Amino acid sequence: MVEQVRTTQQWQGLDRAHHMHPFTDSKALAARGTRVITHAEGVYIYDSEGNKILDGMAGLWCVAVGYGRRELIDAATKQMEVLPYYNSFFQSSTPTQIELAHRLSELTPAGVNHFFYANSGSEANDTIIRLVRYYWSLLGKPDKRTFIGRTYGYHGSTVAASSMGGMAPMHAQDKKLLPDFAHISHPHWYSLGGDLTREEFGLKAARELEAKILELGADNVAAFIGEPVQGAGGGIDPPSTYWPEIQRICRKYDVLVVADEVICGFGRTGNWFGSDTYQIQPDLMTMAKAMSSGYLPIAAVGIHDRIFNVIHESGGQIHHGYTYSGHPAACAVAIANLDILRKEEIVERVRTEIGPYFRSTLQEVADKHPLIGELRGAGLLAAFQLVKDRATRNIFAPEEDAAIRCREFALQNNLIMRPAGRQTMVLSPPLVITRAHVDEMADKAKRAFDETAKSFGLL
Ligand code: PXG
Repeated sequence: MVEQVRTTQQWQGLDRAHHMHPFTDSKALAARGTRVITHAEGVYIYDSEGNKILDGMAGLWCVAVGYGRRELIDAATKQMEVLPYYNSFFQSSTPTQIELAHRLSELTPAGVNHFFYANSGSEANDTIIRLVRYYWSLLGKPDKRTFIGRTYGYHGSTVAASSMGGMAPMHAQDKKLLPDFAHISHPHWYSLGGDLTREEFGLKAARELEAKILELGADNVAAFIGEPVQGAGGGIDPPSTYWPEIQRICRKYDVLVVADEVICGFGRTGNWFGSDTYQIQPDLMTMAKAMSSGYLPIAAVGIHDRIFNVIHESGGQIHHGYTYSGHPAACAVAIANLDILRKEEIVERVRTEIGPYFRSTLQEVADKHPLIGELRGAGLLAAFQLVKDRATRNIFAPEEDAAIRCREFALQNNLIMRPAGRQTMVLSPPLVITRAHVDEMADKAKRAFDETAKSFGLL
């Protein structure tokens, strides 16, 4: 552990000199100096200036059980003492890998019974690309290679995962996508739905998939991938008609369904998986983040029997794997994390108690505020759409920087609330948040909205 031996200014100087940050304008950061987060407890993080900040983002959508949980720390320590590392390549396994896969099989949707480990959501999605293409070639359909994703979809930052996702700035930076990736629109009723009802729009958005499959030729399409609720794309929860129609279309054209559960998994939407909340029957699913509450990096691909059995029966092998696939300490932490989620009935609490309280409290803020066009999301994921004019659903233009301004006002009020997608502010707190924390969060968010609205002359 690095003791607090330097001043904030010294840290900022060294950060400027030696540390390159992801998804960050380096010049702007250098000018203001990085915020140094030194420690955390429960649902609060603390910076080197002594500020106590309510973490409305659970780190980066991951710290489900909150900070400072002794059970997770002890699980890692104990495992490090007994067996800090061994691989699963040489016809071998370690106990925590086996135990975790077994526990996951009890939680995942019916038929998803095998798990391939990775260390991040991006890696796990790359694994899915390789598994799916291998599966189709084993079935004598090697041309079924294309993945269809969605605009504003986020599936990670590796070359393949960023091609699979639908983040325009990521695509623009690389100039070209990798071949064999295509996209349809994100199912955001507020910005794309026009005069349709939410349900009508859900069907329309899903049917874009059918058109895309027909355009590409079903013989060339391997899978559709989607987050049950789009997270980084702006907390977009689909209309109720959307996923059933997607599922029907995929089955009709023999296209696999991949649920990216990296954000929705392990309770965020009030069920163990977003697939449960939206009645998705995934052939493969990606999980990471809240799987270990972020204490150590770990991810997994859940594989349905109908996919696994084809690969298993072929007698061939997938030429794929990572040195740290199923790191014993990360698996131990994930097991301890699942134990807490189960023992404390946290997922049930999100569904029946704190989730509904969170939503109704934030809805009250949204309903009264001229800056907020809609509140969307599910469970403990909330997304506020920032608008110039509610009557015409007029969303701020990107260059107006409304969401960035709002983030700064939130931080000044010691709340982490962050911009995502199209001028949207997201809250996705630790699942152990209490009603008092929700009240504090709503109050601070409202103040940030007030100050942002004032800065645009809307209040
Ligand atoms: N899928 C989804 C749905 C994600 O949200 C990944 C895959 C990739 O996971 P890794 O572990 O490789 O980062 C993610 C990650 C943001 C933000 O700005 C979101 C993520 C990562 C970084 C930033 O909201 N999600």
